[in-house]
Amino acid sequence: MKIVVVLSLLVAVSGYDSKEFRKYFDAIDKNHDGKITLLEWIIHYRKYDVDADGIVSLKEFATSLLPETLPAVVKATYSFYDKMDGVSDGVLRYSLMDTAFTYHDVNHDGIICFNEYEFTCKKVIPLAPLRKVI
Ligand SMILES: [Ca+2]
Ligand SMILES: [Ca+2]
Ligand SMILES: [Ca+2]
Repeated sequence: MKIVVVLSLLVAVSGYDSKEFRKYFDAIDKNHDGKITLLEWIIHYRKYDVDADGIVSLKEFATSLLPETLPAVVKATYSFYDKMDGVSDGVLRYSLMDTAFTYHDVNHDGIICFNEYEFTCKKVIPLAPLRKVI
């Protein structure tokens, strides 16, 4: 019984829940074939850019995530992607998409499967709970 409690606590502390990642994955995987292609990735990214000025601001990024996402996670994810294009300048540009896609496509076969997505996302937000632990 004690072991069960400890394990539940560990899950709560780490905050990693495959269902959360699955929600994001399914949102990107437009045709729901369990694979994210570069085209689906780009289409999804363009939706983030609400005012269509070519960049995704932190505010635009934050509003596109699940509402229960912690601000710390939003910031950590945003700054991770911000650095990914080589310049940490506080904006996300479309040019980042290729690099980000390649990053998530661990085995470089041109497709991001759920396992790759979950694995790489966990590296982006180490130890941060995805949602508020009540
Ligand atoms: Ca797909
Ligand atoms: Ca914008
Ligand atoms: Ca892959």
